Amino acid sequence: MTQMVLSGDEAVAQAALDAGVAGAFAYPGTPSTEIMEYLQEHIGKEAGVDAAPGLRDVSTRVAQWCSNEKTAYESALGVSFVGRRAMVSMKHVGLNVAMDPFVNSALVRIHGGLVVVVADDPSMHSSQNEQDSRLLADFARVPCFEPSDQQEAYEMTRSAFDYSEAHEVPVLLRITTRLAHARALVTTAPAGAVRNLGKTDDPYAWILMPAMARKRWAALLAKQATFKADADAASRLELGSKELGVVTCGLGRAYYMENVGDWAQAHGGERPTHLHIGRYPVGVGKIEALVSRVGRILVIEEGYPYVERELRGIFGAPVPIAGKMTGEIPLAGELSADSVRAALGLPPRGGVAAPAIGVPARPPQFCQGCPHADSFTALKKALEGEAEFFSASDIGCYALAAQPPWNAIESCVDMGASVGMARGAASVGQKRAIGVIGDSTFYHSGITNLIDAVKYRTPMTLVILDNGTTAMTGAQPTIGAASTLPALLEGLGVEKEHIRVLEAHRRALDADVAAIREELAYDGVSVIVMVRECIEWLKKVRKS
Ligand SMILES: Cc1ncc(C[n+]2csc(CCOP(=O)(O)OP(=O)(O)O)c2C)c(N)n1
Ligand code: SF4
Repeated sequence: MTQMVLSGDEAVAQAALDAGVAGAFAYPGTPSTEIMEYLQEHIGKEAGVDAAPGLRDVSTRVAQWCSNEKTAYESALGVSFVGRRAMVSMKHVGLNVAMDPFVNSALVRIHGGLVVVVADDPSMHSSQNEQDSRLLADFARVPCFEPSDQQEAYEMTRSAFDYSEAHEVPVLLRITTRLAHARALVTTAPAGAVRNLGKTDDPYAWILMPAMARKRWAALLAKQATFKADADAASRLELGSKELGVVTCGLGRAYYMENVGDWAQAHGGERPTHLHIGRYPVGVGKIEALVSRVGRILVIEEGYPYVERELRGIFGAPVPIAGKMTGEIPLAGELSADSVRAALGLPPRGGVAAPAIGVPARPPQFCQGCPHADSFTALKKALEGEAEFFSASDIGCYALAAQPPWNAIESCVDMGASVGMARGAASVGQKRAIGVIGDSTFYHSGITNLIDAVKYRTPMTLVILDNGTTAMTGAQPTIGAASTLPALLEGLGVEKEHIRVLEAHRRALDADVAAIREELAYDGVSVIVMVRECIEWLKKVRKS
């Protein structure tokens, strides 16, 4: 047993290493990125080399960034199929991209343990939405584990591999931003070896043709009672006051523990009866015990009112239930010690109010010398005097161009959408329809939209901002080298003379503006690749 100071992400990664994971795959996204970074660094050390992408240690372990979450998921499935342990990690919206393999893989007979780590981002610190992955696990009918601290993140990840193998099902491990990034002391258990179970002996276990899929679906449904019973056994009920029962889930437990002492002090020293739930689908045994004991219930959970809805659904609310649905806990945003305190009916904590300081707001800006700034200067200049245009964009550092002083893009919805949106608009007559996308996002999911544009010869211009990296999430490597883009674009069917590779630099401004104007005037698909390295990435490369 060793003690280590680990963030939630690192605890998950360390547990995967100790559980004998053979294949780990991911696409970057805050707050899950550090899982793969930790795995690469440590697998690199085991292999006797410094951290580098796509590491392999003597052919037993691999940790790789992939093009997107779907490709990452499918690689993990292959590892499981051949009898080794696999992990795939992503941020919450990444699971939308991987939804097809995720939901379908719930039906196959998972062989080597498969753990799907999804990091949710309540409060949208760096995301487009705050969806709750517990509901997607429920949708796929797979078990979901939700740790409440870094120690549990370690322990649950290890047990998730065992559970996945025992029940032949993927296990979703849900973490949230604060847990993913905060550090705590974690006690690790002895590491297991990388095992090889070989291929499964059932020739139809992974074939989801209708006749087999119906059987597999029935098998998955039959497992639900076990999942619930196991979740019930794993939940913890501490008897206390009969007046109030508190249900906590995941990190909600930490906020509750910060306040429970004060609640007890105000209630004759007695704490509420407390049920902590860390696994789903929710089991009913301990909930029944709680409901029959207390006069009212407060549910503290991060994300959607998932358990709260289950409680109301199961029992038709025989006792009053407070939570997100009734407004005691805010429906939007992450939990805090203060919001939980208010929900417990406690007065605000004392303290010294900070004096108001008139600091001007500082919205995020491009770094000094950022290549995207020069690209947008050129694009805006090329559009000067044009009354009609549509500048669809995407997610990456370049989304900062939505704000003043740039105001150069009009959309930022989901990865790859810029290309499809420009194409859709152009196909119904929008003039000068432009898609602006980063290189990593283009490889992630811009490519397929471009194939549609080529097929229909849609009059649009795609601007790929090739800064050589996935800058927004901390400069991870882009899956394709910059030099491969023109050949790839040509291979997709974009005409060679309308693939323009330009330097994203102010010294090339006039030439860039002229080239962009020419391509905007072209009545077909044109692609402009604006090339210059991200400053932050260069710093990172030079340091290493
Ligand atoms: C489905 C999904 N996966 C991951 C992310 C996290 N994310 C946001 S932008 C981005 C990529 C940015 O790289 P790139 O397009 O090259 O632009 P750059 O930041 O380098 O300018 C990632 C991984 C996300 N928002 N959605
Ligand atoms: S991190 Fe790189 S791409 Fe992002 S704003 Fe800074 S220089 Fe530009």
